[in-house]
Amino acid sequence: MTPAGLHYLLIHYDIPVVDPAGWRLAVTGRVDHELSLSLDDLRARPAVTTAVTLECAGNGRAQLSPRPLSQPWLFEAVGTAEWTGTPLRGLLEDAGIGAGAVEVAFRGLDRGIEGDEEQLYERSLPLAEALGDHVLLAYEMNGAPLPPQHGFPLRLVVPGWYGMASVKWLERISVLDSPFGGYQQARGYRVRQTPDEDGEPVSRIVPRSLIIPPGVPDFATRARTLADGPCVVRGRAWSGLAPVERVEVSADGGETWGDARLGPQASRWAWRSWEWDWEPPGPGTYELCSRATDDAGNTQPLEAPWNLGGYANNEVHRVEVAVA
Ligand SMILES: Nc1nc2c(c(=O)[nH]1)N[C@H]1C(S)=C(S)[C@@H](COP(=O)(O)O)O[C@H]1N2
Ligand SMILES: [Mo]
Repeated sequence: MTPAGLHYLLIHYDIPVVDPAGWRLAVTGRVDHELSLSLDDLRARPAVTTAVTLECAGNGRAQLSPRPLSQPWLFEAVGTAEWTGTPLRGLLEDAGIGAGAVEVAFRGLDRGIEGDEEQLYERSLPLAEALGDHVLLAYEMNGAPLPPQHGFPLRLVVPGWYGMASVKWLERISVLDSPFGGYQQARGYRVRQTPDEDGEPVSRIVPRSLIIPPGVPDFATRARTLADGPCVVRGRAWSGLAPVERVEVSADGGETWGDARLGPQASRWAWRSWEWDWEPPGPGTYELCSRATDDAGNTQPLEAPWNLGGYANNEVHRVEVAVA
C-alpha cells in the first residue's frame, strides 16, 4: 500500500475547500427519483474496502519524444491505496435508472479553464461500467477520511481505469440519455496524433511493470551503482484489462528474458509484487528491463507509439546499473 503522502496527485485546477456540513451529493438526470445525500447518509450505506492501483494516463509521458506538453511524469504517477466507500451501483439502483439511459456523468467541485472553456471537472462512464461491481463512492483512503488533495469529502474510484475516471470532490452524478460531450471526455484524454482528430478515448489501464531500482544513485546524475554479487530484483506489475499472469525480466536490455516469481495481490485491482534472482556475470554496465503480460495476452511494447497527449505509455521499464 502507498501511504497518502507518497501517493501521486493529479489536480487540474485548485483543491476545493469543502465544508462537510453543507455538502450534498446530487443524483439526477434519467432517474426515477432524484437523490440528495449527506456524508452521513453515504456512510450509513453498505461499506466496502478495496485495494486499488490508480495510475495517471500521463504516467511515462516525459519518456516520449517529442515530449507532449502536460505533466512531465516519468514513472511516479501510480500508487495503490485501500479505498473505503459505498458501491455506486446500489445508489444508482435506489435512484432507479430511467429508460434510455446510456451513460453516467460525475462532476467535481473544482473549477478552471482548459481549452478556452471554463468548466467544473466532469467525466462520464458508459452505463454498464458505472454499474460494474467494483466502482466505489469512496470517503476513506487507507483507513482515514479522504485528505483534501485526494477528493474530500467524496470521490469516485473506478478500478482498472486510468485515474481521470476517478472524479474527486464529487458533487453531482447525472444519468444521461446521450453520450457526455464535456471537455474532459470529448477533447481531453483522447489518443490521437493531431489536435483536429477525434481520436480514441482513454479508458482502461494497459499492462505495466516497474522495477525498484537496485543499488544506490549518484546524487547529481542518478546513475546507479550496485555491489557485485547475487541480487534480488523486485518490482510491481498491474493491468486494468485482465489479471497479470506473467512478468519477465532482462538484464541485457531486452535480448534475453527470464520469468519473475509473482507475489500475492491485495485485490484483483491492486498491483502485484514480483521478484527475480539475478547473478551479474561480473563488473560492467547492465540494462535491467521488466515486462508484464496479463491473462488476456496484453503485454508491454519495447517502445511505445507516440501520441499527442502522451497517454498510456506502457513501454518496458529500463533501469541501467553499473555493477562494481
Ligand atoms: N475533480 C477532479 N477529479 C479528478 C482530477 C481533477 O483534476 N479534478 N484529476 C483526475 C486525474 S487525471 C487523476 S490521474 C486522478 C488522480 O487521483 P489522485 O490525485 O487521488 O492520485 O484524479 C482524477 N480525478
Ligand atoms: Mo491523470
